[in-house]
Amino acid sequence: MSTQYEHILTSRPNPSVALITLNRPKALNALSTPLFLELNKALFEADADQAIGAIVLTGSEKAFAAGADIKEMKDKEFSDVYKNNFLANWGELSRLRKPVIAAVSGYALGGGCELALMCDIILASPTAKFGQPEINLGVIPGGGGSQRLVRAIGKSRAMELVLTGRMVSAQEADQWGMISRVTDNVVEEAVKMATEISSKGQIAIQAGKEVVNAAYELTLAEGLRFERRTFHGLFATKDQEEGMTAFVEKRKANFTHL
Ligand code: CO8
Repeated sequence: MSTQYEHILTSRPNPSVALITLNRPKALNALSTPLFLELNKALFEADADQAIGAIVLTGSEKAFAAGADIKEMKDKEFSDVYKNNFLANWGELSRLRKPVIAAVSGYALGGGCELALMCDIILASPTAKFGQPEINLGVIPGGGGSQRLVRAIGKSRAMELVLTGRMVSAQEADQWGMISRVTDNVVEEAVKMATEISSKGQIAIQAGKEVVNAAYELTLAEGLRFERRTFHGLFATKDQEEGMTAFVEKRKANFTHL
């Protein structure tokens, strides 16, 4: 990941984990088109890199991201946003095949909350605040918040957030099942989790992500069938042979991602 970026930072805390940090501190990481172009590039680069097993996405202590850049949006008109399909490529993250962990501190508002919800796992520090305040700007969520929140926390809570714009604390988001857990040193914890995920067989990891995500789209019967077929398919991999043999031989599996 040698590319130099203006609005994000990229690093490798270890050879198997890509860490992407949103970096517009003066604007509380407000999400702009140039930022998203860079973010998408870095995400897809990491997704294509065979050495990377999982990706961590984070912001600053004060803000994961305080939403879409209101200054960029303020003067837009319907004809403009409709014709140019504004925001269409802001959801690219959800097309990645490798797991993405959001490490959220501070504000995750509007598009920032939606960006976290696009990730596969959300870890939050005790300072995290989630919300969809678009209603206060005369609009509604546009990056999937209304749909993903309903699935994550149910209709009544999603409706409350979307219609009042109220922020919820990390603790409340945790109680609501919106995040995995609240933890100090959230980036460190996310990198630790990403490292653990990277130590597994990557084919099984990608299959696991695919079947869990299928639950959003399919009926239970279709989902169960898809899961079973995918499970069957893993018996064609060397990692299945190695994983089960290692268990029987009471040793650690050496996955080769084949
Ligand atoms: N856009 C642009 N600039 C922002 C944004 C934003 N969303 N949020 C903060 N900033 C800027 C401020 O303008 C300020 O800049 P300046 O110093 O030049 O005036 C700087 O960041 C610091 O902000 P504050 O002084 O306001 O800091 P406070 O600590 O007083 O307040 C808040 C922090 C509560 C987070 C406050 O900044 C705030 O309410 N921000 C806006 C939150 C919001 O409404 N977000 C929703 C935006 S709409 C949206 O996200 C649509 C989603 C579209 C889909 C996206 C798909 C991924």
